[in-house]
Amino acid sequence: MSFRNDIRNIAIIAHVDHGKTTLVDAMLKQSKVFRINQAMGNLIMDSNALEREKGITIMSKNTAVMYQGVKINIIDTPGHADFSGEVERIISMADGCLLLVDSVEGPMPQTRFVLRHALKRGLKPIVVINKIDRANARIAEVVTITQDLFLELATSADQLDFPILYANAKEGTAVTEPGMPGKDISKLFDCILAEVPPPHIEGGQFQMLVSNLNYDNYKGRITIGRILRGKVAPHDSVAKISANGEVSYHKVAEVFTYLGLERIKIEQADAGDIVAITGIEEASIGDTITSLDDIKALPRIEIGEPTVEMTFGVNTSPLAGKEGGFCTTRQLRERLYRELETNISLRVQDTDSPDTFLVKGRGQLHLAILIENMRREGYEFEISKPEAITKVIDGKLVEPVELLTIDTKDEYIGVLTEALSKRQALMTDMRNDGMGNVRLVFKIPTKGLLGLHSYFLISTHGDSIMNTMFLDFEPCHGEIVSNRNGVLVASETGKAITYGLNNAQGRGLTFIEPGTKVYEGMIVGQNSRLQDIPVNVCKEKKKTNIRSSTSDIAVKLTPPLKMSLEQAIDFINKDELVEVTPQNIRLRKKVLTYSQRLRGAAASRPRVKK
Ligand SMILES: Nc1nc2c(ncn2[C@@H]2O[C@H](COP(=O)(O)OP(=O)(O)OP(=O)(O)O)[C@@H](O)[C@H]2O)c(=O)[nH]1
Ligand SMILES: [Mg+2]
Repeated sequence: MSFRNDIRNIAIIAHVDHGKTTLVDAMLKQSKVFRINQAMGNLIMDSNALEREKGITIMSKNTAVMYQGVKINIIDTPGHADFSGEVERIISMADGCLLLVDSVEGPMPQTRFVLRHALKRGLKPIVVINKIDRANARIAEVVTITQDLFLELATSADQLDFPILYANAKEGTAVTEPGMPGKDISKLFDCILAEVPPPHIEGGQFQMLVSNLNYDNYKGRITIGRILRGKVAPHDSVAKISANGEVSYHKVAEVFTYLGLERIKIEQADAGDIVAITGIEEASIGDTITSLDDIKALPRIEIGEPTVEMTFGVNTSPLAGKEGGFCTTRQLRERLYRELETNISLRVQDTDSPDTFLVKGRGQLHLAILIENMRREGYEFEISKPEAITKVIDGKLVEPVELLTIDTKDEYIGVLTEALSKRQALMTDMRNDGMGNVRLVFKIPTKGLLGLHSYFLISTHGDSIMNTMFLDFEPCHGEIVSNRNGVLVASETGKAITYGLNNAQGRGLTFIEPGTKVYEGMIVGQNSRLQDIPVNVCKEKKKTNIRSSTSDIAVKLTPPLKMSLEQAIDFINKDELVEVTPQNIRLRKKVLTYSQRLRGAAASRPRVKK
């Protein structure tokens, strides 16, 4: 066994928004890996369109910088709990990690989750207290809490001996003592070289675990992983071992390493480095690629279970097939199963209805991102209300339970605790900082979290943050009754007009503008009472010969409430669907005709095919 001193492999891990991607920016900028014509924006690694829009990282990504002749391979990871599968997946590529902790928020639930995984994997940790420039930074306190977290999670005594740095990632500075003036990020680079062990090199033939996949229109599938032993070069013949142990044979086309934002073509890559290889078609994450002389599989990556499921079906609305490029069962099925190759915490199952698939993910956002991506690619489909996944263990029905952390203001405690107790949440902690800010911690079944986010934003006026983390499966305590008001359901097919909408507004809120195409069974608003009622929004005013003094006054409508995809998913009940097309997000009843709904033709949910 030997070491390779010219490389370090690190993962950057933290709770959501603690500044991981910003720190990667700083490392990239300082190491001047940009070409002159490359723009040096912010959050450079958040390159996917949805990541940029939402300002969060969704997928783990690789980059690398050179520092004092050593290549530091950096893996940026997402901090949102719904994407924690991404962290579990890539952590095996690293020997060390930078654990970022916000100097105000301190360690949060996801900090614990990612640190536990990193320590279990034996990664050498470096703690970076970030955002030290924030006005109410409480650095000393946050350091103590972080140390306590290590005491709780360390798997060996030497993991307790970790260096701490203090950073302002936005400015691109890091120092070794709080209060020291910061100049650049060199101290962090120095610390990585000194503390993170160089990669171990085992003797033997080429072996690599596929940890990430990418596509390129010209090069085809790109397989990314860390070479555990041996070396690889273009035109090498290799074997691939897939999940069921099947061995297939391939020829490597090209080999690349990372530097900054570039993938650089190389003639040979050696053990310890993180590389991208083309030419291996049909590789999946978790597969092992080996030399032909010693075909042995590495242990597959284990990922936590999904907690939330919903159905994806072919669009069955009367407006189907008009707005999307991909509308058939075959196209939908292919797209969903293709997603499994890269989105490894996702599950897809066929159901007894051939047009409907059951899709399971790590949370509502995990599924919403998939839906949004598909919609932008031109797919048209319908989705059901998300539900928590239950299962039977030792004859008992169990359901997922999560830890919910809320940072809010004093004045919202009452409204939040009341709403949460109806959702079977139990408060486990409440801390007040004496300045009107309070942190509430609850244990809540996942089903109680579904649909909570929109309510949360409205009731706290967008002034609070909520975070969740999966805890365990626990015995089920019965259903939560939805207390949402009823909906206004279009009773005719046609175009909505002002007169009809004005009448509907007499019953509640409306969701659509005049001119919107509607169909019978489409949800066009929310009733101010509990029942659903049919409304005819296409109805024109009766023409009469008699003039009335008020009839010519133009009707002024209240602007409609337009829902985003996530709001729509939050809103619907079990007997409703969201119709998703590249151009529109419509809400509808599963059963479209009023008379059938009256007869109680509750649309049954498709069952998973055995
Ligand atoms: N004041 C201050 N703000 C910072 C600092 N570092 C990051 N931020 C801000 O914090 C926000 C989140 O930063 P990101 O780098 O996207 O955080 P992240 O950890 O990558 O977030 P996810 O990938 O979504 O988990 C951005 O608005 C940054 O500008 C810092 O040192 N000081
Ligand atoms: Mg990020």
